[in-house]
Amino acid sequence: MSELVKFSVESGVEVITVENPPVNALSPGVPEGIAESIGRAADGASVRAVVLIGAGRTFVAGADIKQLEEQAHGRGPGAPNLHQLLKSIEDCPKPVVVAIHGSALGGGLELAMAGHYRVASPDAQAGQPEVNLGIIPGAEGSQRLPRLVGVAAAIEMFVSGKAIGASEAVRLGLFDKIIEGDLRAGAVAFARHVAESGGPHRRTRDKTEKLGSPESNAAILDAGRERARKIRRNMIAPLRVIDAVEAAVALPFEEGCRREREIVEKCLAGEEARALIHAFFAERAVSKVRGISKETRTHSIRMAGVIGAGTMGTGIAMVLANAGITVLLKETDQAALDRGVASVRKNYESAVHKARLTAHEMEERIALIQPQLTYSSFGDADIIIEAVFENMSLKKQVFGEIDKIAKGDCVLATNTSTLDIDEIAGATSRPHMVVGIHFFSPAHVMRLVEVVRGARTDKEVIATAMALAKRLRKVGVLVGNCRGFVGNRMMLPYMREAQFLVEEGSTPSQVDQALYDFGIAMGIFAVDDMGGLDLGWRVLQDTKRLLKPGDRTPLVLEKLYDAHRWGQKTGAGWYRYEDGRTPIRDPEVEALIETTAEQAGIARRSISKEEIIERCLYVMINEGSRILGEGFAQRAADIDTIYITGYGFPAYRGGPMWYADTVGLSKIYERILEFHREHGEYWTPAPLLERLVRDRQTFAAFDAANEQAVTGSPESQ
Ligand code: T1G
Repeated sequence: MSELVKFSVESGVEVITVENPPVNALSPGVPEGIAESIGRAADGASVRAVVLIGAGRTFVAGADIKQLEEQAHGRGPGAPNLHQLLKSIEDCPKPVVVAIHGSALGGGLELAMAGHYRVASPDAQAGQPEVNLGIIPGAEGSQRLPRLVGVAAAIEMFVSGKAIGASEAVRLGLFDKIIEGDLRAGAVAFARHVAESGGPHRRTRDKTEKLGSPESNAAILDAGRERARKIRRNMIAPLRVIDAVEAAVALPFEEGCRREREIVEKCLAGEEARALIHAFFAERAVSKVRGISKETRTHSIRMAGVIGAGTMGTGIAMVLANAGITVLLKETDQAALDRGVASVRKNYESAVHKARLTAHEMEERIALIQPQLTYSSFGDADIIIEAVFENMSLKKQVFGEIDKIAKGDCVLATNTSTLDIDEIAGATSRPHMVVGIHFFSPAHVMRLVEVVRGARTDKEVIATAMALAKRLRKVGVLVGNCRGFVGNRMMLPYMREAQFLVEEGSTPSQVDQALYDFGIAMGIFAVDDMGGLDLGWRVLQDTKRLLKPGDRTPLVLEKLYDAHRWGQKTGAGWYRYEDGRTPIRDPEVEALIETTAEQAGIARRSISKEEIIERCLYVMINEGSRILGEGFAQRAADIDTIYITGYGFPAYRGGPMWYADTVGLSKIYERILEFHREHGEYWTPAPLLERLVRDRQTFAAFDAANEQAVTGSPESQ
């Protein structure tokens, strides 16, 4: 009997418990253990019903993605075919009740749908997130879910990949009952009740009443494909899953399952699945930090201070309050404080409006945010996060002030996005307690947080900041203290290259369209306008100070700045804005670019989409290689996670470094050498890239080789 599946019989009900922490994945031994238990129940004279339940914090969260990863890379057989197991559950002569708590996801929900009844705890979730891994359900979910919830609802669950809550699952017909209190006891009672009812205990495969007909579903399938193209731009799996649903409507169950199997095999053999499975594990690996283990002490955070109630400060305050942390939000004057508090309420009201929050929850969170004009209460704070204007002397002044009032073990954090953490820490008597916690705007929306390690930052402080990021439901990535840290440091050459491309003949909209078609959420010129060209101008002045004589620098931005075209905030930047947000091509800017280039003697030509992508991405990859080589990021995969969760890089391309591996480092290196010859020094290949090409290595291999050093174990992915 598999160690991962336990069974017991309680007054005629066999309870099968899956025990495979942390998420009861269907790893080797689990399907086998369940199959054996079902067989035992079927034959057991004293058994009148079966309950299938998960131990620990969740029901089954799906197939073991590690096995899928092996298959996707042709390194192993992949996840087992669960057909026989599902059939044995469905055909079991005793009613099978599946009891769900936590998450029933992917293969976990498919297992549950093979059962005759599904009961759940009030906070249970159910979903088919396979498209998030570039695949489709592979355990007959695409055939059973439409039978239980109808075709349209099933398509929405498949294409969005989002989980639904227990009450919605009952409303749709997926769950039969919500059990308050002890789920196990409630499920056993329910199982005994249905057994005594004598059935029939219908098999899901036989429930065709919600399937409609190919004719009645034609419009639903078309709408589903439209939605997949809209919310899953450029992706394959979200369209393929609808093909499987189409099979569910048109074909007998077994044939539909065969069709599903064909599709999932094809998806697993594709680049999209490899990239998304990489992104899944990369996002989970970031929490593993060199020299920090589960034993490393972390400071408990009950109360936080936030200095500055501007856009970032208020967003950070909301994120803290959302996690139940009391927030002291400080500003220098009443008017600024009132503006900050008003924007907090406005943001929460829009969440209530979108039904993401109840009005009661909103008031609870706002009550946790306590506006302050002085530091009088900051002595009790466990962490103080500074989010004032991006100016070194102002930040040092603030750190000098909080150093005097904060308690001894209070973590002092700065939300700076570009400034030197060590210089800021130098303004205190306790640089070992200073860390960078770099949120991305809007802080209450963006998932990424860069945790910046200073030269003297204590590991408990790092561990505390990483744990806090997780508690705030953020993806915390540890980075080193270099200019622009990781995300912005790679963004600077990317922005510069884009500006050089328009000087040489492209237009902002041509560059942005190429990037958008590549899959990036927003083109670089539109991003620049959203962030504000005044910010871009300040960064450019900083950059210019570092340039050597003769180094090329972008020419047009300063002219836009002087013309007070600062982007969305002034209604015009690289684009014009009528509704404040939608970029409109502006011939005036294109003419300005042309004139500026001619005056600078820059030859103009038509530039291909391919060259735009190569120059914008290869310059980023080259900088990423430098960052890795200099040790400012632990893994290439961390850089991928930063760009996917913070910079709109398409996850189905795996992130810039994974993408580089798919293109081939030697091809990229050759192209960079050409750009170096054509455009100059700033295209000097990074030493690490050169070394990996020479050694015929990849960034993935670089990470694997380094993982032992980072986590003491051969692999974190
Ligand atoms: N397989 C293997 N490992 C998994 C896993 C899985 N399905 N899910 C989580 N882990 C690991 C994860 O890597 C991490 O490891 C630890 O568990 C905790 O995860 C046949 C083919 C369940 C909502 O897509 O969404 O079924 O880093 O940090 O934030 O049709 O994990 O500690 O070493 O994410 O509490 C479909 C994926 C698979 C669900 C919990 N299922 N998992 O979130 O913890 S495809 C999924 C999640 C499939 C079938 C198809 C989340 C979670 P480590 P965590 P969490």
